[in-house]
Amino acid sequence: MSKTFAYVVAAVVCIGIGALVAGLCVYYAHPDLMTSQQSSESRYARCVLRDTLVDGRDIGTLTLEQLRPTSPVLINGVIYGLTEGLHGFHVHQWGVDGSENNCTDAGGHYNPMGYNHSAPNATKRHVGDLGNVRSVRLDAFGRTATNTSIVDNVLSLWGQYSIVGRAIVVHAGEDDLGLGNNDGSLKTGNAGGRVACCTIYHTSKPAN
Ligand SMILES: [Cu+2]
Ligand SMILES: [Zn+2]
Repeated sequence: MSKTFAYVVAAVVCIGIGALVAGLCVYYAHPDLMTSQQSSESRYARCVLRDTLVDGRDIGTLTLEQLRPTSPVLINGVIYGLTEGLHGFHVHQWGVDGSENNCTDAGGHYNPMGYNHSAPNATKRHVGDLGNVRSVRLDAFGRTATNTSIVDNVLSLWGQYSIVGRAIVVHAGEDDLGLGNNDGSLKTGNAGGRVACCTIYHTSKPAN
């Protein structure tokens, strides 16, 4: 065996051991870096709606989920006790303490881009513009349920424009989606008073 060949073998072995040691160091210092491929990167959040009509009663829990930063946000849940029909449904700027002050503490629609109010599928809209949810009557007593199932590509639970810590607000009336031909329409959609609100908070992955 020539001397040169022996040097090459020794160098390759040393580099191999070096790479192994470096890998183990990274693993022990930052196990997340090595396991993030297997473990779920998804983010989850929840919002427990409190109404403004009956003293902050809990009228439904919404769960939020986003697979990764570029995925849509899914919002699911059932809301009880709204009047039959359409109700404006938005993310507003600030978190709230229950439904204190009739949810006005939530501020206006979350609008970091400074656009006009519009429909969920508009290219320029408030980040918080989620349109309407529909409440349907369940029985002769007038009880209602609002099956909420939203898939939105503008909202995020990640980064600078994350909606975590902000509020979801449900309105008394229908959001006109910016088509009302007046100033209110381009600001709020004329959806009327606030009947419920909640603060969006991070949670671990739901058990079910
Ligand atoms: Cu609103
Ligand atoms: Zn809006």
